[in-house]
Amino acid sequence: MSKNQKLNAWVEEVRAMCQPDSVVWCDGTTAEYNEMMRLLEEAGLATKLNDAKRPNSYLFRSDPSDVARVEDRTYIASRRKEDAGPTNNWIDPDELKKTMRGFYTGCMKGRTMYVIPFSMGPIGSPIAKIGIEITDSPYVVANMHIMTRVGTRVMEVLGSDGEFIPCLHSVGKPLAAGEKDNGKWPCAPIENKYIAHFPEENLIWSYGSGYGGNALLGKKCLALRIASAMGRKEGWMAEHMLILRLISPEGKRYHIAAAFPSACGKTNLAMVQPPLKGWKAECLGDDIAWMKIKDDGRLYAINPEAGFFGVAPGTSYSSNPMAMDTIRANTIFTNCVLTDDKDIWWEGIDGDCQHGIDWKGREWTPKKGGEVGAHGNARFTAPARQCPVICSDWENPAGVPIDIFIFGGRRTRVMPLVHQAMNWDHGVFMGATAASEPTAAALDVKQQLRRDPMAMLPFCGYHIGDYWQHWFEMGDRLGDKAPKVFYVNWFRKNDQGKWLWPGFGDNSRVLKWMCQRLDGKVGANETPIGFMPKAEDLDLTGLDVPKEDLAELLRVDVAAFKGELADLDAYLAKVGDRLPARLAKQVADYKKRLGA
Ligand code: SAT
Ligand code: MN
Repeated sequence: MSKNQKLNAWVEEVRAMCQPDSVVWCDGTTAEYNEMMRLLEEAGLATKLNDAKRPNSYLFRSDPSDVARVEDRTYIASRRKEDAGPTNNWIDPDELKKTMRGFYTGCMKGRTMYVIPFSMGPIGSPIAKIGIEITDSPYVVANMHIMTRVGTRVMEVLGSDGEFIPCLHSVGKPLAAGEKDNGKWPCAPIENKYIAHFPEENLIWSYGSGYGGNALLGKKCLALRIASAMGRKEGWMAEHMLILRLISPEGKRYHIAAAFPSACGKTNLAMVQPPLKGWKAECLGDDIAWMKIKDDGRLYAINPEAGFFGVAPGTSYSSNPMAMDTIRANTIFTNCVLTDDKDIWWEGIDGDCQHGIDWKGREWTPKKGGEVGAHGNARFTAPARQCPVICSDWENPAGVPIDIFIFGGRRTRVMPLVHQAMNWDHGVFMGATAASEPTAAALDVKQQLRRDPMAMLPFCGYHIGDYWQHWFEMGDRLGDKAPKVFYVNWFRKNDQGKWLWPGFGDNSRVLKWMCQRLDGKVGANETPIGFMPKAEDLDLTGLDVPKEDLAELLRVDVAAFKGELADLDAYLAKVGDRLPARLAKQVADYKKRLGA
């Protein structure tokens, strides 16, 4: 029980509906975390890793049907369908609640119901929001301990009449008398999964999945879908952006917020270590930025999360040494390979694995053309404070003033390495029309290339046209203090399928060009898509990129861009009459510049 009557009433209502065996109010302590792990080991769901190699860390294997977000089962249940817009699934909120109540009734039988008070953002800061997640999954409790600030201090701030965002979660697998999970990850079949948001009530209901963003409700559900809708109403922004600080040899600080779709290297860029003499970089966050305009007229960002839920495959000491150090201990791994010496392994990590247990729990040896050992969306959950390059002030509720916005995606063709928007409106156009090839982060994306506006396609909690309008209006309020906008693509290949750009740490060379652009210290070519560096404008010291590759990376293929206009028109037509006039103007100007 708490001092907050509204909370007590909601917990009681959920208890009566879900019928758990018992109710536990979480306090966020280490003892509680350890108890969750004890229960999960006992249930055969957690494997304790070798303490000498990976202290206090655990491996989980999810059900093969429950390995990523499920966008087809994710709903924005606004009162009016048109307010959810063309990019969201919609069901009438009353109807959806009726359906979901059917599933929730008795769904926690045989299980414990946990009440998790959590704060997105530093506890008590004016920018932070309090959520309460009710869940029947100890795995969720443990992950929430890492990803958010959980515990009694949150309850103190909430007090007797504070506001909170109710987040209800169940794995959707009640246990019969005497039944145990027995090593089988609990979840419901795909057609019974629902990830539901009621933006007018600031309410989240999730049923049937125990994985990632489907179940850790502070993350995509609260901090992006619900928060984006709140931000529009209240005049701020919740974006799918990493935040980093770049420091020049002269000690000047630049704050960069960058939006890329899931599994396109946000965590790598967030922790980038520049190979450039005198330049330093620090991480503030790898996934979400909440941003407000302050009295000085600038846009300030905080990271509402407290941990990293990063993609494991591909992470190594060469791609992201800072992430590797972050996950050395106290980390939860999901769907990785278990090695014979009880450590974890995945494709692309340093060194080979000759034998182990794969993510499906089977004996595994790597074979050419054989199945991978770790799932493509295998993840690590690790505390942000363990990152060696986390900013010392990353928890400062004041946030950091953003100088640069970056958009981008994964595109093996057409899109050059970097271009800069000519002004704010053009930058909004670049973000709104961003496209990416799909990744393993969502189960059900079929397109070869999909538009992913501001990397928010699966995360914008309201009509995408209104969202773009909100961007224009934020720009008006920011005026000449608005961040400068850039677009990058680290993923270009040549016709033989070879990567043209080394990526990772070397991406900081492109960031340096951006900083110098802000200071008017470096040149650019004006092209139909925006300002682009000439080869000599990039600091390529110590880098061995063939001249012709560089030329290709910095080339605007006008014919190819023209070839994509039909797709662009079709995409924007779906937005209908809520397409902002200013965006339509950007499209017209763009076509003119291309000579179309
Ligand atoms: O599963 S999550 O939604 O948290 C990860 C992602 O898709 O970015
Ligand atoms: Mn993300």
